[in-house]
Amino acid sequence: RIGNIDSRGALVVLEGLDRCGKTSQCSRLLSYLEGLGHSVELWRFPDRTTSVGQMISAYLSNESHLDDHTIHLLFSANRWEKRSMMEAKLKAGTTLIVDRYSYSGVAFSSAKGIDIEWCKAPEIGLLAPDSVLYLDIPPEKAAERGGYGGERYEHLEFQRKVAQCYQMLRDSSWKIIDACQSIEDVEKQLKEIVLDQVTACKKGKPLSLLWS
Ligand code: NYM
Repeated sequence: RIGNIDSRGALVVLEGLDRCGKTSQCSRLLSYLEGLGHSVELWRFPDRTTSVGQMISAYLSNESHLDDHTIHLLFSANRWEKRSMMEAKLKAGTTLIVDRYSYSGVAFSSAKGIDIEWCKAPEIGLLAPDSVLYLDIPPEKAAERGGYGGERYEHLEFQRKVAQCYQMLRDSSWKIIDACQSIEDVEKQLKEIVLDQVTACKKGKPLSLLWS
């Protein structure tokens, strides 16, 4: 499929606590849009394949220890290093389904007690998503699902704080999806929202920047 100047892809971000079901929903959305013949890619942050991403990965698996501000800036740098590629893909007409973005960056760092405005600052100028889909689940429910790996942040006490920080970040443009529903029900809601966004972007909805 050839992109053209009038039709760009949509930037769709899924956010939520660990174990909210984001990652499986991202793959379902990918297959759905591919099936409809759209040009679409699945991205995720942190992108652990870059050298910054490897530092982040080592930190998350407790192989390294970094100051809270330092790791925050690395997560942000990891988005900045992908920014130009992101813009190019969108302008070429490819829709990006993104598993976590700046909101994770701010929620997880401010949950440690870092000032929220300080956390937002390095994200200014990154591309703003066309749609933020928040998979809403009480931290206790997410913990019951099991499967927390051994990574940093993956425990109930901290996830409760992250949930509060996400609350502070939310604005009226976010789509809040009840992630306690069945996988199929969540999927159905997401598909509708995403297809609307893809259509709006094809019709020429302009790209904007964070935080807007
Ligand atoms: N995380 C993710 C952050 O703390 N800041 C960020 O900017 C991003 C994108 O990394 N617990 C945290 C949230 C997750 C962890 O993410 C790894 P995943 O989706 O499990 O690979």
